[in-house]
Amino acid sequence: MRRAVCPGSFDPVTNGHVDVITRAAALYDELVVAVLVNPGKAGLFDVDERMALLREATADLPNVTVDSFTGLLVQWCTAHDVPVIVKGLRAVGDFEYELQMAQMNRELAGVETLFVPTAPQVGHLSSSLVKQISAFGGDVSHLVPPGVNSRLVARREREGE
Ligand code: COD
Repeated sequence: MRRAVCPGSFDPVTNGHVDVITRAAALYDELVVAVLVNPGKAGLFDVDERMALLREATADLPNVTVDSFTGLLVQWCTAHDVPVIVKGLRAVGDFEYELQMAQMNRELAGVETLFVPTAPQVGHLSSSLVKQISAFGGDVSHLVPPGVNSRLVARREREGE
């Protein structure tokens, strides 16, 4: 059984994440999408909401499950017997940081990292840009799964009241 993990903050999941997850799911028997629980950094969505949005966005991928983790990713990988991390790469900035983490994760626990190059149509996408655009009233419906868009719109309307 070939297993891998797609880790991230996913605050919230975007079409860029979904693209990487979909392509990784085609390469492995089981793919776990793991949301980092960072107690020092409150996100826009709490971890349970992020996980629910990820489950909605990946509902058509039967070999994908969603989990969360705290601390080191490789500790989660070792505990769950998952030997591969899949990451999306957008630009050179991603590469520099991700290469360093990949080398360290291999040194720490022998966990390999597979890089999936971003699809050109989503290469400019990030959760932080989506949040910024939405907060100022911009339309992000073409950048995120429908469930995320409706949550962002509802949140903005609540805050505007
Ligand atoms: N196209 C392609 N890939 C994308 C896109 C896009 N448009 N947007 C995001 N991605 C990729 C990112 O490159 C990343 O691989 C993944 O999707 C998740 O992205 P984010 O932004 O939701 O999550 P990050 O980058 O904040 O997540 C970082 C981790 C949580 C994975 C990382 O910090 C981590 O493993 N932390 C735990 C502590 C640890 O083990 N540290 C490492 C020590 S060596």
